[in-house]
Amino acid sequence: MIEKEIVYQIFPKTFKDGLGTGTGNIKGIIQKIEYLSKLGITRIWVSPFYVSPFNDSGYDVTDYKSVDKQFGSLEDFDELIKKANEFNISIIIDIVVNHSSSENSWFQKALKGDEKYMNYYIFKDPVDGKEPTNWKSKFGGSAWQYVESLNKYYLHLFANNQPDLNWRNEAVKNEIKDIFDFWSKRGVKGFRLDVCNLYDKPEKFVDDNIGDGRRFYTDGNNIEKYFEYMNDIAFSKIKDCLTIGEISSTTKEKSANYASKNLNQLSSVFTFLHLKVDYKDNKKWTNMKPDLDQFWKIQKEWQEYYQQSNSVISLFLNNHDQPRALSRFGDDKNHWFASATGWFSFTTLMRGLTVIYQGEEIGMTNYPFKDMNEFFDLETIGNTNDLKKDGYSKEEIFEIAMQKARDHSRTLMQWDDSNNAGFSSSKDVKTLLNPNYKTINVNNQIDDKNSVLEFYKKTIKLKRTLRPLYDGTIEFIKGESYVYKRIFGEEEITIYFNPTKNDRQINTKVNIKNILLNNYEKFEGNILKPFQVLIISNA
Ligand code: TEU
Repeated sequence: MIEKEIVYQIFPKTFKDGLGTGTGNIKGIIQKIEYLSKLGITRIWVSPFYVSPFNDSGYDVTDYKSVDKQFGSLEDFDELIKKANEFNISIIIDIVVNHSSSENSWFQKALKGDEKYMNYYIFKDPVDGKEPTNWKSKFGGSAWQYVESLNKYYLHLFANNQPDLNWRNEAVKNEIKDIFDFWSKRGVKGFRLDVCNLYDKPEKFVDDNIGDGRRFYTDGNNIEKYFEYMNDIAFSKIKDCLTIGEISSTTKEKSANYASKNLNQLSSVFTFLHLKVDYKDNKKWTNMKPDLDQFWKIQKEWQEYYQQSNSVISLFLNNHDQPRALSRFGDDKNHWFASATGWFSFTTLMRGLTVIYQGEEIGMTNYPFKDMNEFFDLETIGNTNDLKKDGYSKEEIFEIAMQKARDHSRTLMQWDDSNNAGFSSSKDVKTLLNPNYKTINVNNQIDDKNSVLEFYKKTIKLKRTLRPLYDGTIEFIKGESYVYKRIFGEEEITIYFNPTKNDRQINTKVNIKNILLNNYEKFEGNILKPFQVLIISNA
């Protein structure tokens, strides 16, 4: 049953260095399997570890059937599967086939004018001496790159060294089948599919006069056929296969269909609308406080819709593309413990698949950047360059980057208070480490019954053992926000949460006889303290 699964996402570069090289690697993951098993997880999703130039942290793949040297070898990968299996944990890998790296041999041949491989990508003639359309790249600038020797442009929805693959070409689909076969044979039990609702590009390319082009390539007409294809050639052949489709800029109707239990497409989807509540005018590179009313409205609407469609949505607030939720939606200074625990329990006990991102289980926070030069992610750099061109001041740009940069979640995992936070024994570690590692680290929390880590463990245990939480319906109470019930037969569990820094009155009477979990010592006068979460059973 998928709602009983707990997925833990690892960003291999910053998780754990088991080789003393200064960067994270597969050996490091193997060393921490026992830790993860005690947390209560059932699956590890490993972000890309393939050969790559790492312009986009591995989401630019040069060789899909490889392990990059910095992460170890294929033998290490096989050992990871074996070791994880000993703890009843299976491995999900990240499949990035909307685009490849420009260093991929397919693209290199295409650049030389080899027609077979040009057809693997989307090359178009210039229109009036310019880009074929006015579409924008998600990482800033145009979505088209000119190749002089060919006098053609190629499409890249992300960076210009991430050319988009042509899914309308059967040869590309066959290559993708080979990739799935390669990893399935090694014992992989699932896939996270990078921006998979963008695979299908339109037949005709036209300007977008009201947007950045996304409406023409998002959720395309053939997309469900592609999901069925992958299901047919790969997912359906693996026992207990779990797929997580990362779905960009979608609607609840479309995405719920992809993850319907009644159809043979994806087992779950990973969507973002609930996190776009701090996008001013729907634009990411702006500065805005999260709109909590909007957040609740979206959660309610999507939860109800997914329930009615018998579909599975991922429950998450963190990943490698998001600033730390604790800093974004909580108060990491004055209510660190309550915000870390409250937001997690509130989110993850809804109806769907739990996905945790490394470090959130110990309350890791955003990084205290001081200067624009410290940011390293290409998305931050590309988009802040665009802001510069649009006339934003240095201070404004810094504030926006502080709020939106993916860099926050890509700092080193904090294991203990020793050098490099116990991440590596090397003297040559280049990745940023949050100075708060001296206090916020795994070692400090592992034997502490009142720690964030312990609260995560308790929440996970509830989700995995109480039927209403993994198999029940979700219901909302009229007039109450941030309150929901999970119901199975006669059993009923109610979750109350205060998403703010101020005390909050609950309107309906709370029956406090059976508190399963509370991130404060008390609950009095029907008032929730800042970020307080209360989980109450009727039994
Ligand atoms: O992300 C897709 C995506 O659209 C966003 O989440 C993206 O990170 C960005 O913030 C848009 O504003 C996936 C991967 O998760 C991401 O790491 C990659 O950079 C991207 O695809 C390209 O492969």
